[in-house]
Amino acid sequence: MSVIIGQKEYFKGIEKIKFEGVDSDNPLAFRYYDENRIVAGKTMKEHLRFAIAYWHSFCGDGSDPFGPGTHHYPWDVASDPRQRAADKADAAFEFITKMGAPFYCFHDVDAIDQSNDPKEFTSRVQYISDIFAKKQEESGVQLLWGTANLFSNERYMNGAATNPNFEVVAHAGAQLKSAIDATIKLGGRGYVFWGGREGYMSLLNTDMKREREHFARMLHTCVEYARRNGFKGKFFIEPKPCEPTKHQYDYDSATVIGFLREFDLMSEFGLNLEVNHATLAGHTFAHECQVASDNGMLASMDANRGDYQNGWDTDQFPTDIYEWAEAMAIVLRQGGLAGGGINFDAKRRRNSTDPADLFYAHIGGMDTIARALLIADKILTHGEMDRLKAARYSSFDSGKGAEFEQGKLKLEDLYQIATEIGEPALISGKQEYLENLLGRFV
Ligand code: XLS
Ligand code: NI
Ligand code: NI
Repeated sequence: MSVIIGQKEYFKGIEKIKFEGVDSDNPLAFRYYDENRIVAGKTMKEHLRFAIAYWHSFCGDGSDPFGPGTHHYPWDVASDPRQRAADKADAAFEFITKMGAPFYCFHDVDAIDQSNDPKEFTSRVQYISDIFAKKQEESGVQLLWGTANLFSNERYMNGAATNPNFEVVAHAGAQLKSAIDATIKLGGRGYVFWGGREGYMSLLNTDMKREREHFARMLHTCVEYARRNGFKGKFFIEPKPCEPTKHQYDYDSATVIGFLREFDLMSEFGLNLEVNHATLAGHTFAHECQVASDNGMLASMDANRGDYQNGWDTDQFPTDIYEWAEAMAIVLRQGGLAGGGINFDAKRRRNSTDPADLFYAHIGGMDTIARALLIADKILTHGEMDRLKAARYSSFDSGKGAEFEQGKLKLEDLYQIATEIGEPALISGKQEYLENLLGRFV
Protein backbone atom coordinates (compact mmCIF):
# COMPACT_ATOMS: atom_id res chain seq x y z
CA MET A 1 0.00 0.00 0.00
CA SER A 2 1.47 3.35 -0.93
CA VAL A 3 1.21 6.26 1.43
CA ILE A 4 -0.51 9.47 0.34
CA ILE A 5 1.12 12.69 1.52
CA GLY A 6 -0.04 16.28 1.62
CA GLN A 7 -3.43 16.01 -0.10
CA LYS A 8 -5.67 17.44 2.59
CA GLU A 9 -6.01 20.71 4.45
CA TYR A 10 -6.79 19.89 8.09
CA PHE A 11 -7.28 23.37 9.55
CA LYS A 12 -9.65 24.72 6.91
CA GLY A 13 -10.73 28.32 7.15
CA ILE A 14 -7.73 29.37 9.25
CA GLU A 15 -5.05 31.31 7.42
CA LYS A 16 -1.51 32.03 8.53
CA ILE A 17 -1.63 33.95 11.83
CA LYS A 18 -0.42 37.52 11.36
CA PHE A 19 0.78 40.24 13.69
CA GLU A 20 -1.94 42.91 13.93
CA GLY A 21 -0.88 44.82 17.06
CA VAL A 22 -2.50 45.60 20.40
CA ASP A 23 -5.51 47.34 18.92
CA SER A 24 -6.59 44.32 16.92
CA ASP A 25 -9.83 42.59 17.88
CA ASN A 26 -9.05 39.56 15.75
CA PRO A 27 -8.70 36.50 18.04
CA LEU A 28 -6.68 34.79 15.31
CA ALA A 29 -3.93 37.41 15.22
CA PHE A 30 -0.85 38.24 17.29
CA ARG A 31 -1.02 41.37 19.38
CA TYR A 32 2.59 41.29 20.65
CA TYR A 33 4.51 38.62 18.73
CA ASP A 34 5.88 40.47 15.73
CA GLU A 35 8.55 38.09 14.46
CA ASN A 36 10.54 40.79 12.67
CA ARG A 37 10.51 43.36 15.46
CA ILE A 38 13.99 44.09 16.78
CA VAL A 39 14.39 43.88 20.55
CA ALA A 40 17.81 44.24 22.18
CA GLY A 41 19.57 43.80 18.85
CA LYS A 42 17.77 40.70 17.58
CA THR A 43 14.40 39.92 16.04
CA MET A 44 11.71 38.47 18.29
CA LYS A 45 11.86 35.34 16.18
CA GLU A 46 15.57 34.91 16.93
CA HIS A 47 15.17 35.62 20.63
CA LEU A 48 12.26 33.32 21.29
CA ARG A 49 12.81 30.44 18.83
CA PHE A 50 9.28 29.15 19.40
CA ALA A 51 8.64 25.45 18.91
CA ILE A 52 5.43 23.42 18.69
CA ALA A 53 5.29 20.21 20.73
CA TYR A 54 4.22 17.35 18.48
CA TRP A 55 2.87 15.23 21.34
CA HIS A 56 0.36 17.63 22.83
CA SER A 57 -0.75 19.30 19.63
CA PHE A 58 -1.13 16.35 17.28
CA CYS A 59 -1.33 13.28 19.55
CA GLY A 60 -2.83 14.41 22.86
CA ASP A 61 -6.47 13.45 22.63
CA GLY A 62 -7.75 15.07 25.81
CA SER A 63 -8.07 11.81 27.72
CA ASP A 64 -7.56 11.87 31.49
CA PRO A 65 -7.61 9.16 34.20
CA PHE A 66 -11.40 9.48 34.33
CA GLY A 67 -12.33 9.37 30.68
CA PRO A 68 -11.22 8.77 27.11
CA GLY A 69 -10.21 11.33 24.51
CA THR A 70 -12.40 14.20 23.41
CA HIS A 71 -10.17 15.51 20.63
CA HIS A 72 -11.03 13.51 17.54
CA TYR A 73 -8.29 14.08 15.04
CA PRO A 74 -9.07 13.57 11.33
CA TRP A 75 -5.38 12.68 10.79
CA ASP A 76 -5.58 9.85 13.30
CA VAL A 77 -7.88 7.43 11.47
CA ALA A 78 -5.90 5.33 8.95
CA SER A 79 -5.26 1.78 10.13
CA ASP A 80 -1.75 1.50 8.67
CA PRO A 81 0.72 3.10 11.14
CA ARG A 82 2.82 4.57 8.32
CA GLN A 83 -0.17 6.17 6.61
CA ARG A 84 -1.46 7.51 9.93
CA ALA A 85 1.97 8.96 10.73
CA ALA A 86 2.18 10.59 7.30
CA ASP A 87 -1.31 12.13 7.74
CA LYS A 88 -0.31 13.43 11.15
CA ALA A 89 2.83 14.98 9.66
CA ASP A 90 0.67 16.76 7.08
CA ALA A 91 -1.52 18.19 9.82
CA ALA A 92 1.47 19.08 11.98
CA PHE A 93 3.41 20.96 9.32
CA GLU A 94 0.23 22.73 8.18
CA PHE A 95 -0.39 23.90 11.75
CA ILE A 96 3.23 24.85 12.51
CA THR A 97 3.43 26.83 9.26
CA LYS A 98 0.12 28.60 9.89
CA MET A 99 1.30 29.51 13.42
CA GLY A 100 4.56 30.89 12.01
CA ALA A 101 6.59 28.93 14.58
CA PRO A 102 10.13 28.38 13.31
CA PHE A 103 10.63 25.06 15.18
CA TYR A 104 9.01 21.86 16.41
CA CYS A 105 9.96 19.11 18.90
CA PHE A 106 8.96 15.46 18.98
CA HIS A 107 9.37 12.11 20.75
CA ASP A 108 9.91 9.09 18.49
CA VAL A 109 6.53 7.62 19.50
CA ASP A 110 4.68 10.86 18.74
CA ALA A 111 5.84 10.70 15.17
CA ILE A 112 4.86 7.07 14.56
CA ASP A 113 3.45 4.15 16.57
CA GLN A 114 5.96 2.25 18.65
CA SER A 115 6.66 -1.37 17.78
CA ASN A 116 8.16 -3.66 20.41
CA ASP A 117 10.51 -5.03 17.77
CA PRO A 118 13.47 -2.62 17.80
CA LYS A 119 14.22 -3.28 14.12
CA GLU A 120 10.67 -2.53 13.01
CA PHE A 121 10.50 0.54 15.24
CA THR A 122 13.80 1.86 13.88
CA SER A 123 12.54 1.36 10.36
CA ARG A 124 9.34 3.24 11.21
CA VAL A 125 11.30 6.14 12.72
CA GLN A 126 13.52 6.25 9.62
CA TYR A 127 10.44 6.28 7.45
CA ILE A 128 8.73 9.17 9.23
CA SER A 129 11.93 11.18 9.64
CA ASP A 130 12.39 11.04 5.85
CA ILE A 131 8.95 12.61 5.55
CA PHE A 132 9.84 15.21 8.21
CA ALA A 133 13.03 16.04 6.28
CA LYS A 134 11.03 16.71 3.14
CA LYS A 135 8.47 18.79 5.02
CA GLN A 136 11.20 20.82 6.75
CA GLU A 137 12.69 21.54 3.34
CA GLU A 138 9.35 22.65 1.86
CA SER A 139 8.22 24.75 4.82
CA GLY A 140 11.46 26.11 6.30
CA VAL A 141 10.35 24.80 9.71
CA GLN A 142 13.27 23.32 11.65
CA LEU A 143 13.74 20.80 14.43
CA LEU A 144 14.50 22.34 17.83
CA TRP A 145 15.00 18.98 19.52
CA GLY A 146 14.21 15.34 19.24
CA THR A 147 13.84 12.81 22.03
CA ALA A 148 12.96 9.20 22.75
CA ASN A 149 9.90 8.37 24.81
CA LEU A 150 11.41 6.06 27.44
CA PHE A 151 8.46 6.24 29.81
CA SER A 152 5.24 4.98 28.17
CA ASN A 153 6.08 1.42 27.16
CA GLU A 154 5.41 -1.08 29.94
CA ARG A 155 8.97 -2.38 29.74
CA TYR A 156 10.10 0.92 31.31
CA MET A 157 7.89 0.64 34.38
CA ASN A 158 11.00 0.24 36.59
CA GLY A 159 13.02 2.80 34.67
CA ALA A 160 14.78 2.99 31.29
CA ALA A 161 18.52 3.72 31.65
CA THR A 162 18.10 3.20 35.41
CA ASN A 163 16.18 -0.08 35.16
CA PRO A 164 17.55 -2.79 37.46
CA ASN A 165 17.37 -5.23 34.52
CA PHE A 166 20.15 -4.78 31.95
CA GLU A 167 17.91 -6.15 29.16
CA VAL A 168 15.58 -3.18 29.56
CA VAL A 169 18.58 -0.84 29.58
CA ALA A 170 19.65 -2.34 26.25
CA HIS A 171 16.18 -1.70 24.80
CA ALA A 172 16.39 1.90 26.02
CA GLY A 173 19.73 2.15 24.24
CA ALA A 174 18.22 0.84 21.00
CA GLN A 175 15.47 3.44 21.15
CA LEU A 176 17.95 6.20 21.99
CA LYS A 177 20.09 5.24 19.00
CA SER A 178 17.27 5.57 16.50
CA ALA A 179 15.93 8.80 18.05
CA ILE A 180 19.44 10.30 17.97
CA ASP A 181 19.86 9.17 14.34
CA ALA A 182 16.59 10.89 13.43
CA THR A 183 17.61 14.05 15.28
CA ILE A 184 20.93 14.16 13.44
CA LYS A 185 19.25 13.55 10.08
CA LEU A 186 16.81 16.40 10.73
CA GLY A 187 19.48 18.87 11.86
CA GLY A 188 18.04 19.10 15.39
CA ARG A 189 19.50 21.93 17.46
CA GLY A 190 19.29 19.75 20.52
CA TYR A 191 18.52 16.34 21.91
CA VAL A 192 16.47 16.14 25.12
CA PHE A 193 16.57 13.67 27.99
CA TRP A 194 13.55 13.82 30.21
CA GLY A 195 13.64 10.98 32.72
CA GLY A 196 10.05 10.37 33.69
CA ARG A 197 10.81 6.84 34.89
CA GLU A 198 14.41 7.52 35.92
CA GLY A 199 13.92 7.55 39.65
CA TYR A 200 12.28 5.33 42.23
CA MET A 201 8.94 4.49 43.75
CA SER A 202 10.46 2.89 46.88
CA LEU A 203 13.97 2.87 48.32
CA LEU A 204 13.21 -0.59 49.75
CA ASN A 205 13.94 -2.07 46.32
CA THR A 206 16.24 0.60 44.85
CA ASP A 207 20.02 0.95 44.73
CA MET A 208 19.99 4.67 44.06
CA LYS A 209 23.77 4.98 43.76
CA ARG A 210 23.98 2.29 41.10
CA GLU A 211 20.96 3.63 39.18
CA ARG A 212 22.40 7.15 39.02
CA GLU A 213 25.71 5.72 37.79
CA HIS A 214 23.87 3.78 35.08
CA PHE A 215 22.05 6.94 34.04
CA ALA A 216 25.35 8.81 33.70
CA ARG A 217 26.86 5.88 31.81
CA MET A 218 23.98 5.96 29.32
CA LEU A 219 24.37 9.71 28.82
CA HIS A 220 28.10 9.30 28.11
CA THR A 221 27.29 6.46 25.73
CA CYS A 222 24.76 8.64 23.86
CA VAL A 223 27.12 11.62 23.68
CA GLU A 224 29.90 9.41 22.32
CA TYR A 225 27.58 7.92 19.68
CA ALA A 226 26.02 11.23 18.64
CA ARG A 227 29.33 13.07 18.29
CA ARG A 228 30.88 10.19 16.35
CA ASN A 229 27.90 10.37 13.98
CA GLY A 230 28.07 14.10 13.35
CA PHE A 231 25.63 15.57 15.89
CA LYS A 232 26.50 19.26 16.22
CA GLY A 233 23.73 20.28 18.62
CA LYS A 234 23.49 20.40 22.36
CA PHE A 235 22.20 17.81 24.81
CA PHE A 236 19.55 18.97 27.22
CA ILE A 237 18.30 17.53 30.47
CA GLU A 238 14.80 18.53 31.51
CA PRO A 239 14.45 18.50 35.30
CA LYS A 240 11.24 17.38 36.99
CA PRO A 241 10.97 16.30 40.64
CA CYS A 242 8.25 13.65 40.35
CA GLU A 243 5.36 12.42 38.21
CA PRO A 244 5.15 9.75 36.99
CA THR A 245 7.81 8.46 39.41
CA LYS A 246 7.59 9.33 43.11
CA HIS A 247 11.13 10.68 43.12
CA GLN A 248 12.91 11.52 39.87
CA TYR A 249 16.71 11.80 39.79
CA ASP A 250 16.58 14.98 37.67
CA TYR A 251 14.75 16.78 40.49
CA ASP A 252 15.47 20.42 39.66
CA SER A 253 18.15 22.69 38.15
CA ALA A 254 20.49 22.49 41.13
CA THR A 255 20.24 18.70 41.39
CA VAL A 256 20.83 18.16 37.68
CA ILE A 257 23.80 20.52 37.61
CA GLY A 258 25.30 18.66 40.57
CA PHE A 259 24.75 15.37 38.75
CA LEU A 260 26.31 16.63 35.51
CA ARG A 261 29.33 17.91 37.45
CA GLU A 262 29.68 14.67 39.39
CA PHE A 263 29.77 12.64 36.18
CA ASP A 264 31.78 15.07 34.05
CA LEU A 265 28.98 15.91 31.60
CA MET A 266 28.78 19.70 32.03
CA SER A 267 30.39 20.67 28.73
CA GLU A 268 27.99 18.66 26.52
CA PHE A 269 24.77 19.55 28.33
CA GLY A 270 22.44 22.42 29.04
CA LEU A 271 19.10 22.51 30.83
CA ASN A 272 15.66 22.55 29.28
CA LEU A 273 13.52 24.13 32.00
CA GLU A 274 9.78 23.73 32.22
CA VAL A 275 7.60 26.13 34.19
CA ASN A 276 5.24 23.50 35.60
CA HIS A 277 8.18 21.33 36.70
CA ALA A 278 9.60 24.27 38.66
CA THR A 279 6.24 24.62 40.39
CA LEU A 280 6.22 20.92 41.27
CA ALA A 281 9.75 21.24 42.70
CA GLY A 282 8.54 24.02 45.00
CA HIS A 283 10.41 26.72 43.09
CA THR A 284 9.47 29.69 40.98
CA PHE A 285 10.36 29.44 37.29
CA ALA A 286 12.70 32.40 37.79
CA HIS A 287 14.53 30.45 40.51
CA GLU A 288 15.14 27.52 38.16
CA CYS A 289 16.26 29.87 35.36
CA GLN A 290 18.60 31.81 37.65
CA VAL A 291 20.25 28.67 39.06
CA ALA A 292 20.81 27.41 35.50
CA SER A 293 22.02 30.77 34.22
CA ASP A 294 24.46 31.23 37.11
CA ASN A 295 26.04 27.94 36.03
CA GLY A 296 26.04 28.73 32.32
CA MET A 297 23.38 26.06 31.75
CA LEU A 298 20.21 27.96 30.80
CA ALA A 299 19.77 26.57 27.31
CA SER A 300 16.11 25.95 26.49
CA MET A 301 12.60 26.16 27.92
CA ASP A 302 9.34 24.23 27.93
CA ALA A 303 6.65 26.87 28.15
CA ASN A 304 3.49 26.11 30.08
CA ARG A 305 2.00 26.76 33.50
CA GLY A 306 0.70 24.75 36.41
CA ASP A 307 -2.33 25.32 38.52
CA TYR A 308 -2.20 27.03 41.90
CA GLN A 309 -4.79 24.65 43.34
CA ASN A 310 -3.88 21.31 41.74
CA GLY A 311 -0.51 19.74 42.39
CA TRP A 312 0.24 18.00 39.12
CA ASP A 313 1.70 18.77 35.70
CA THR A 314 -1.42 20.36 34.20
CA ASP A 315 0.57 21.71 31.23
CA GLN A 316 -1.65 24.70 30.60
CA PHE A 317 -0.62 27.36 28.13
CA PRO A 318 1.38 30.22 29.66
CA THR A 319 -0.49 33.41 30.58
CA ASP A 320 1.51 34.76 33.51
CA ILE A 321 3.24 37.90 32.30
CA TYR A 322 5.05 38.58 35.59
CA GLU A 323 6.48 35.06 35.66
CA TRP A 324 7.72 35.32 32.08
CA ALA A 325 9.02 38.89 32.42
CA GLU A 326 11.33 37.73 35.22
CA ALA A 327 12.43 34.71 33.17
CA MET A 328 13.06 36.73 30.03
CA ALA A 329 15.11 39.27 31.98
CA ILE A 330 17.38 36.39 33.04
CA VAL A 331 17.62 35.23 29.42
CA LEU A 332 18.48 38.74 28.19
CA ARG A 333 21.09 39.22 30.90
CA GLN A 334 22.90 36.09 29.75
CA GLY A 335 22.67 37.16 26.11
CA GLY A 336 20.01 34.67 24.95
CA LEU A 337 19.15 31.02 25.37
CA ALA A 338 22.26 28.88 25.06
CA GLY A 339 21.45 26.73 22.02
CA GLY A 340 17.76 26.03 22.54
CA GLY A 341 14.43 27.77 22.18
CA ILE A 342 10.97 27.95 23.74
CA ASN A 343 8.83 24.87 23.21
CA PHE A 344 5.12 24.87 24.03
CA ASP A 345 4.94 21.77 26.20
CA ALA A 346 1.32 22.66 26.83
CA LYS A 347 -2.05 21.27 25.96
CA ARG A 348 -5.54 22.55 25.41
CA ARG A 349 -8.02 21.57 28.09
CA ARG A 350 -10.05 18.43 27.56
CA ASN A 351 -13.14 20.47 26.80
CA SER A 352 -11.43 22.76 24.27
CA THR A 353 -12.55 20.70 21.32
CA ASP A 354 -12.59 23.12 18.38
CA PRO A 355 -9.64 22.95 15.96
CA ALA A 356 -9.38 26.74 16.40
CA ASP A 357 -8.70 26.22 20.13
CA LEU A 358 -5.26 24.90 19.24
CA PHE A 359 -4.55 28.23 17.52
CA TYR A 360 -5.95 30.38 20.34
CA ALA A 361 -3.82 28.43 22.82
CA HIS A 362 -0.58 29.03 20.93
CA ILE A 363 -1.41 32.64 20.05
CA GLY A 364 -1.96 33.38 23.74
CA GLY A 365 1.27 31.65 24.71
CA MET A 366 3.38 33.34 22.05
CA ASP A 367 1.89 36.75 22.83
CA THR A 368 2.46 36.32 26.57
CA ILE A 369 6.13 35.50 26.08
CA ALA A 370 6.67 38.17 23.39
CA ARG A 371 5.14 40.74 25.72
CA ALA A 372 7.37 39.49 28.54
CA LEU A 373 10.40 39.92 26.29
CA LEU A 374 9.44 43.56 25.64
CA ILE A 375 8.95 44.13 29.39
CA ALA A 376 12.28 42.49 30.22
CA ASP A 377 14.02 44.67 27.66
CA LYS A 378 12.46 47.79 29.23
CA ILE A 379 13.56 46.71 32.70
CA LEU A 380 17.14 46.21 31.56
CA THR A 381 17.25 49.39 29.50
CA HIS A 382 15.87 51.39 32.43
CA GLY A 383 18.54 49.74 34.54
CA GLU A 384 17.42 50.69 38.05
CA MET A 385 16.53 47.16 39.09
CA ASP A 386 19.96 45.80 38.22
CA ARG A 387 21.68 48.85 39.72
CA LEU A 388 19.84 48.41 43.00
CA LYS A 389 20.72 44.73 43.12
CA ALA A 390 24.39 45.47 42.47
CA ALA A 391 24.37 48.25 45.07
CA ARG A 392 23.19 45.80 47.74
CA TYR A 393 26.53 44.00 47.40
CA SER A 394 28.76 47.06 47.00
CA SER A 395 30.39 46.47 50.40
CA PHE A 396 32.21 43.58 48.71
CA ASP A 397 33.53 45.76 45.88
CA SER A 398 36.47 47.21 47.79
CA GLY A 399 38.23 47.16 51.15
CA LYS A 400 37.75 44.28 53.56
CA GLY A 401 34.66 42.98 51.69
CA ALA A 402 36.73 42.52 48.53
CA GLU A 403 39.46 40.81 50.56
CA PHE A 404 36.85 38.42 51.95
CA GLU A 405 35.66 37.54 48.42
CA GLN A 406 39.27 36.93 47.40
CA GLY A 407 39.74 34.52 50.26
CA LYS A 408 42.30 36.75 51.99
CA LEU A 409 40.58 36.94 55.38
CA LYS A 410 40.77 34.36 58.13
CA LEU A 411 38.06 33.82 60.72
CA GLU A 412 40.20 35.74 63.25
CA ASP A 413 40.24 38.70 60.82
CA LEU A 414 36.42 38.70 60.71
CA TYR A 415 36.41 38.67 64.50
CA GLN A 416 38.77 41.63 64.62
CA ILE A 417 36.75 43.62 62.05
CA ALA A 418 33.45 42.95 63.85
CA THR A 419 34.85 44.18 67.14
CA GLU A 420 36.02 47.42 65.48
CA ILE A 421 33.03 48.39 63.30
CA GLY A 422 30.20 48.06 65.83
CA GLU A 423 26.62 47.17 64.95
CA PRO A 424 25.84 47.32 61.19
CA ALA A 425 23.08 49.71 60.08
CA LEU A 426 19.80 48.09 58.98
CA ILE A 427 19.65 48.32 55.19
CA SER A 428 16.26 47.88 53.52
CA GLY A 429 15.87 45.12 50.91
CA LYS A 430 13.24 47.36 49.21
CA GLN A 431 11.17 44.41 48.00
CA GLU A 432 7.92 46.34 47.58
CA TYR A 433 9.75 49.16 45.83
CA LEU A 434 11.14 46.62 43.34
CA GLU A 435 7.78 44.92 42.90
CA ASN A 436 6.34 48.30 42.00
CA LEU A 437 9.20 48.92 39.61
CA LEU A 438 8.50 45.61 37.84
CA GLY A 439 4.78 46.46 37.81
CA ARG A 440 5.50 49.77 36.10
CA PHE A 441 6.82 47.98 33.03
CA VAL A 442 4.20 45.22 32.84
C1 XLS B 1 6.78 15.71 30.91
C2 XLS B 1 7.83 16.36 30.14
C3 XLS B 1 7.99 15.85 28.71
C4 XLS B 1 9.28 16.33 28.13
C5 XLS B 1 9.74 15.60 26.92
O1 XLS B 1 6.36 16.17 31.97
O2 XLS B 1 7.60 17.73 30.16
O3 XLS B 1 6.90 16.23 27.94
O4 XLS B 1 9.22 17.67 27.80
O5 XLS B 1 9.90 14.23 27.16
NI1 NI C 1 8.55 19.16 29.02
NI1 NI D 1 6.05 18.42 31.83
